[in-house]
Amino acid sequence: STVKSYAAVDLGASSGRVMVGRVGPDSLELTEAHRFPNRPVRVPEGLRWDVLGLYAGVLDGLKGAGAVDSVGIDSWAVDYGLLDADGALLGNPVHYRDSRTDGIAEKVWAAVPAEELYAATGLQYAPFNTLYQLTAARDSGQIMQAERLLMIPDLLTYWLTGEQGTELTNASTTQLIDPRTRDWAHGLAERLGIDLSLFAPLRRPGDAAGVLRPEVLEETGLAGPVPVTAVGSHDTASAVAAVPANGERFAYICTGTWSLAGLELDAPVLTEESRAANFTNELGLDGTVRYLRNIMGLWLLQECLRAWGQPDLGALLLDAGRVPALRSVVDAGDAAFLAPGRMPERIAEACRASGQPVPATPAETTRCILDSLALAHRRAVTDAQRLAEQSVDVVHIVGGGTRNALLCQLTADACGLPVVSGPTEAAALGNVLVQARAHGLVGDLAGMRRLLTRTQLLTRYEPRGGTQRWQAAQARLARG
Ligand code: ADP
Ligand code: LRH
Repeated sequence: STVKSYAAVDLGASSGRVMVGRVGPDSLELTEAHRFPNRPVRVPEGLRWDVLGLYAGVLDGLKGAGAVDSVGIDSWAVDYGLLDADGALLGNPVHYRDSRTDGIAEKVWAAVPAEELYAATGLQYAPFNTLYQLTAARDSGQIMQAERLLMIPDLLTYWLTGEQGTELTNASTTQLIDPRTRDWAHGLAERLGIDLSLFAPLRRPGDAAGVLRPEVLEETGLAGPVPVTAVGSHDTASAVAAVPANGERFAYICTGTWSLAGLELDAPVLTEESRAANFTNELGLDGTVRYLRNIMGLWLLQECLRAWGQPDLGALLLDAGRVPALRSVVDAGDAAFLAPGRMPERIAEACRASGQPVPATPAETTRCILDSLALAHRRAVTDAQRLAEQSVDVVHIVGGGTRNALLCQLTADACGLPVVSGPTEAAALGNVLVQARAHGLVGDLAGMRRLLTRTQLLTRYEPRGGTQRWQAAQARLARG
């Protein structure tokens, strides 16, 4: 038949899922085969990912997916596993929120100044960029034994197929790639003492990445051969590929554990002004650049929910909707919120420190978080347009945050622009569409987006009122 099925493995920081996309010439349907929590584990040596548990979830998902024409994997960025000479995993991958990178940036900048790093890689400073993680790990026993470094999606691909590669969109989050050549930044790596031969050869979205090993076929009950296709293996690359834009000038916000807010560009912006504004240039599909800012995102709410014993989210959001707007805001871009723990207290402390009312109830804290996120969205969308000299008419919101109608409406209000929200499972859809394209089913990026516009359920939010009170809230933060 002309309808093909693709399994998309999409691992977010809070949950993993295996989705099945059925793609025809004018149809696109996504169903969930399996969803499983992704729970970081704190052991004496620090915060780790349970990557074997995730792999087990992937196998369960493939079993539930049934016959598929190909499999693609995307996940959160920057983290990796190390393999020894026999190809065996050396320890649990370190979580990007682990404290081992505290104070490491200063060491790196002593060798290569921050300005030079930005000009060479286009990546915003984040303590967890792979470059800083590798510097923190420099003298560890594991890195000395390591023969190979595989980014998380590449590690799972290796376990599924036996083949090793480094997918480009995710490689760009290592801060070891030059966004102009879209290849390794050899000179920079050398200056920092990072051995690039640890990395497997680059592959690009759409490249073949092997076939499921016989043992995997047996365990999942699938009939071979089942090819694995490289996709935009950075979840944000896949999510932006699935922004349902139809020729309009747009900004996007990928909302989940993080909010990633910015523009899709043809070329990186590497100016000093852009560096100072902490905008990143990550690599996307087909020569595109994701020019965006990382905002703490719904992590702030997830951590509060955990502290409050997981109350019902729907009821809490209803209550938060009744709390007066913009009573207090925090800087949702502040890396001070990166580490887990004590989140309601840390938010309260930030409000107190900036002389604003301290939220007292879960509803008030939730409102403070959502107002703060909307404000950070506004700032990112505004700054990106100015720095890239490209203005927009609409903001697309994709990812888990599309289920939060209050956040979508507040973002429209704050930006003073219409928001189109959906699809929720954008990363999985981008993953599916790149596989379909590799097999000749859909055309270019614009063609993929047209198909999304025609097939996906989208919600439009019009901005309410002026943006003055958002400007005033921003000014309050700047003074605080
Ligand atoms: P990630 O991929 O980073 O793990 P997701 O894209 O899955 O994140 O988004 C998870 C977030 O979506 C949660 O933190 C939560 O705030 C939000 N979310 C999920 N379900 C709902 C819901 N029913 N109502 C409102 N928000 C929701
Ligand atoms: C979102 C994401 C984001 C990265 C972060 C580490 O899941 O991939 O783009 O900055 O995780």
